[in-house]
Amino acid sequence: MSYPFQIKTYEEYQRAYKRSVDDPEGFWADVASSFSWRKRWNKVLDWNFKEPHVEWFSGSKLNITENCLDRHLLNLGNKPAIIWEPNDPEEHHRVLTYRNLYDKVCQFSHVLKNNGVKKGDRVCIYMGMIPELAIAVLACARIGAIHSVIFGGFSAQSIADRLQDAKAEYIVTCDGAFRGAKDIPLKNVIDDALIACPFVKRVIVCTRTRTPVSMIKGRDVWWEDEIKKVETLGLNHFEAEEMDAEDELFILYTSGSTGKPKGVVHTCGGYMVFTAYSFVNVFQYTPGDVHFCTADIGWITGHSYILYGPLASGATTLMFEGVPTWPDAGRLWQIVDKYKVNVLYTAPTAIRSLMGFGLEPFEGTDLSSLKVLGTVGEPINEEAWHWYDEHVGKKRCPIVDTWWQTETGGILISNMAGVTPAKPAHATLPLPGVQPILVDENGVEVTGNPAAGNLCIKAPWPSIIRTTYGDHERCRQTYFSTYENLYFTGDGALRDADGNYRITGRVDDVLNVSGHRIGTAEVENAINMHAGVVESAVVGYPHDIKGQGIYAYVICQDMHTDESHMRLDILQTVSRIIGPIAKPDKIQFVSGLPKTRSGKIMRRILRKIAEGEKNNLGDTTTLLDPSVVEEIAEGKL
Ligand code: 6R9
Repeated sequence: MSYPFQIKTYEEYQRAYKRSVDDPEGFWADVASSFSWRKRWNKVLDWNFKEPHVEWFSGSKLNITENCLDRHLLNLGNKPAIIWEPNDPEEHHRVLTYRNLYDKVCQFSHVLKNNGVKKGDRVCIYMGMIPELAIAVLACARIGAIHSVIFGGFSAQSIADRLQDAKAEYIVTCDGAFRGAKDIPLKNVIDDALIACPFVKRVIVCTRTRTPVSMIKGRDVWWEDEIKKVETLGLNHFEAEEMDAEDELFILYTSGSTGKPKGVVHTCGGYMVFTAYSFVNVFQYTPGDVHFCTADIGWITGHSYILYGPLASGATTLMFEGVPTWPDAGRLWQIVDKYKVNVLYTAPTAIRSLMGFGLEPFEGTDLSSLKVLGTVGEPINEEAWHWYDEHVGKKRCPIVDTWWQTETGGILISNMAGVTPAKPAHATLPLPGVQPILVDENGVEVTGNPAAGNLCIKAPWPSIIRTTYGDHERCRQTYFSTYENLYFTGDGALRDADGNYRITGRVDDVLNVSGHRIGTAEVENAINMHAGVVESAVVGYPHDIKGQGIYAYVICQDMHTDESHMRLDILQTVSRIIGPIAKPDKIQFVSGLPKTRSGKIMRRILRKIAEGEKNNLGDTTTLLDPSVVEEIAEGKL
């Protein structure tokens, strides 16, 4: 496989960047030419950010799985597409060649069809990190169904909310999932979710943990039985559905500043082109390399850089079921050694947590296969960057600090490994086709360098969010109404004298906990569901390993029990409503919250207190009752 769009030198980067701005349509038409289309486009790009309306490669026809599978069969059929490492190092790993993966995706496409799934239907996928998850995702794409993967750490209530929002009638799940020492009963969680979702017609259950599960007649079927039926019928090839470039490929729910997560929609053509383009260029992927992204497929990083980007590039992608610290903190290094991993892509929170174990976990492992390291999900602090550089990359591997979002579909700002310069804690420069700008509060562009401001993007790139599922107005309001004619990222950023971007973090009410996006309003809603709680306010505070921790100020009407039990009950409530990932790290009981005369909670003050800056609270004169602040500042946890 060759990549005609691969940029190999800094000069080429500069040339490509300039052309992408001067002639975006010509630029992207050239990139798109190296993919396989059933019919070419009539127009490369049509857009306005007012509605917003963005259409890439309109009039073209394709199926993304023909690009990820069929077109590789001839030359890469016997090459590994997916290497799967199980949670337990004692269990056998699996290797799926492109031919194997194609066969299995075709089989499962038949299964979906036999179970009534049609083009445009929404299929919710709630599975652990096993190859069948990849197979289910790709089979949906092959038959034209819209997949919506839900991370295994979300609760029944969160799943029900998403199923209802997407009106998903089909579910693919597992009996359970192994993650470290834990065994998560996925099907049980689905059963709880389905109490509120009587419209679900079919649940396909794949066996992994053999945890006992309830199987309801007429609704639940086993994955393995369904595959057997297809085999008995002798069904092999599944003709991929012909999709329009702008047909919906998937929905992925993400948190924003309101209480309700939104379904970010990506479409077939542009998403395919941009994920493969960014994959090859940022990581400088060379055919034959083993690419190891440690994310979960339940997040966008897994969608774009475990599955679609690598597979559309004919790469070998490593899928790991477990966690970096189980059975011991050397797990990642052992995997790198075992499969001679060339590219390692992980999150700052994982790096910081591994730093805490010192250098012993590296003993006996050979990391010399590594060529490129990457980070994603949150700002990386310089200490973690240098540790990663020194102890993992042995100072020979460029580190790519990749900034992007669920909504952007792929990496927008990052250095390209060995091609454009790295700078610790800086995402550095935009990829060709990406035009970032910084604006001040009033939406006025901050020009010149150095600069600071809110990060916006001026024009569409192929994998930009198209809509929020079922509510286009919400998409417009959230991303395109803050500043006229700009996509607003929700992040703040600095730009140094050389034009390198450094992303400083969210400027809205979104927390980033261990690289997971969680809305403060979502957590507040969950806390307020507890029978004894009157009101709450949630803010983030700096956390050594998680990046940000969750700090909750809670007013209780009726303690019912002592404070420590109340705390545990609140945590349990949040786990039930959202999932364990949203549990506050700290809960402080208070008798009031600092509010302005108009009734708004002054989060700025609560943030300062959570950060421990109690003597630097700024102006509190506009508060309705300034004495509340003293009480909170003196309060104990
Ligand atoms: C891909 C992903 C998006 C938010 C984003 C920003 C933060 C991601 C970053 C980064 C600094 C980086 N973020 N990458 N901040 N440097 N390299 O993480 O998507 O889960 O939607 O989160 O994550 O704040 O706005 P998502």
